[in-house]
Amino acid sequence: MQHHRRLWPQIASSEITPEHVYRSRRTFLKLAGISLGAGALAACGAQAATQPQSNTAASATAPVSSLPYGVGTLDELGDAANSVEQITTYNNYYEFSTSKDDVHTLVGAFKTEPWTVTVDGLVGKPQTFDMDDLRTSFDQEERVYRLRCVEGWSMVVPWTGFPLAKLLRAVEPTAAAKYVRFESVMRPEAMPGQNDIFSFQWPYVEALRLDEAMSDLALGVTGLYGKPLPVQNGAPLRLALPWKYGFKSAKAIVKITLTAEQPTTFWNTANAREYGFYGNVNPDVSHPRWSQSSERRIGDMARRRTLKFNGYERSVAALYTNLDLAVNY
Ligand SMILES: Nc1nc2c(c(=O)[nH]1)N[C@H]1C(S)=C(S)[C@@H](COP(=O)(O)O)O[C@H]1N2
Ligand SMILES: [Mo]
Repeated sequence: MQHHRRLWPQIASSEITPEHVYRSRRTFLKLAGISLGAGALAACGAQAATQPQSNTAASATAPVSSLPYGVGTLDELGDAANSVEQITTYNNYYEFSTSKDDVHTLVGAFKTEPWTVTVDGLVGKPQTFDMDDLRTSFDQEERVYRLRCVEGWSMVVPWTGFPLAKLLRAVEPTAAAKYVRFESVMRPEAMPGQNDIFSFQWPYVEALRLDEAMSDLALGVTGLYGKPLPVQNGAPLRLALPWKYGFKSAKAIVKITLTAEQPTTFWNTANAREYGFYGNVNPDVSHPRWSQSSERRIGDMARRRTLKFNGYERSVAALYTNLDLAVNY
């Protein structure tokens, strides 16, 4: 089993221009001679013990760091990644708790093995995958993405995962398929928040248009900082959709269903006025109770300006040319 490791070019922040950074994302360096078995992946430390033996195979315009996941890991726009401590101790995961500081203290007994993900609905080849299938059938890549929560905070997270498009292509969507519905696990005996059936309709469900789900940016996430994904971040499988508010990135996915009609979703059902179907990051459309024009990066003191589509406009704006984003928020 081979995990091809795609390393992000590490570029000094002084050299960053959005233009050339955007281009660099399209020209990942696929380094020869670097492959990891699942064991090696699990064994490597947060400070990245996975140094390439040689990066001479890469004839790159930008230098490649030998420390893909260490101090100074940057996202494609040049922002530094948050620390593993920040990413794993401040979490939105309502199945466990509505308190972001408490989630990580409540996940200890939650089992993520065995785990299967069923992909069904309007597909030619419905299939149930176990996690090893997902980790080995689809090359795992490393992507450093921004995560902007609808509540007004953000992080930069080094994920490991596979393009969702590869999974969707494998099951062969029919011509009638227009949406993709993602269902999170239902396990009230292990997830205390799921016993609150008055505030929420469990399980957690999110959905995308099929063309959004096929975007190169949409990632099925299996790892964080080069290690298996922690439970509090959505183990064993979650989404990362960096141009959308965090609530679209469902955690602990057990079922993926292709549909003709737009599915109902957890937050839209709970409060349609506050949480639309699209959830695209948009500084120009306020949440009814707060402005979305700025955000606080976890670890920073000052707030920063929120960017349209969270900075990924160039990659995703074409998906929305026929949509009024003020109405379809
Ligand atoms: N199943 C499930 N998925 C979920 C959530 C949740 O409560 N349950 N919260 C969402 C929200 S609001 C955010 S901001 C992100 C947070 O991901 P993180 O804890 O890894 O930062 O997960 C999203 N996915
Ligand atoms: Mo969120």
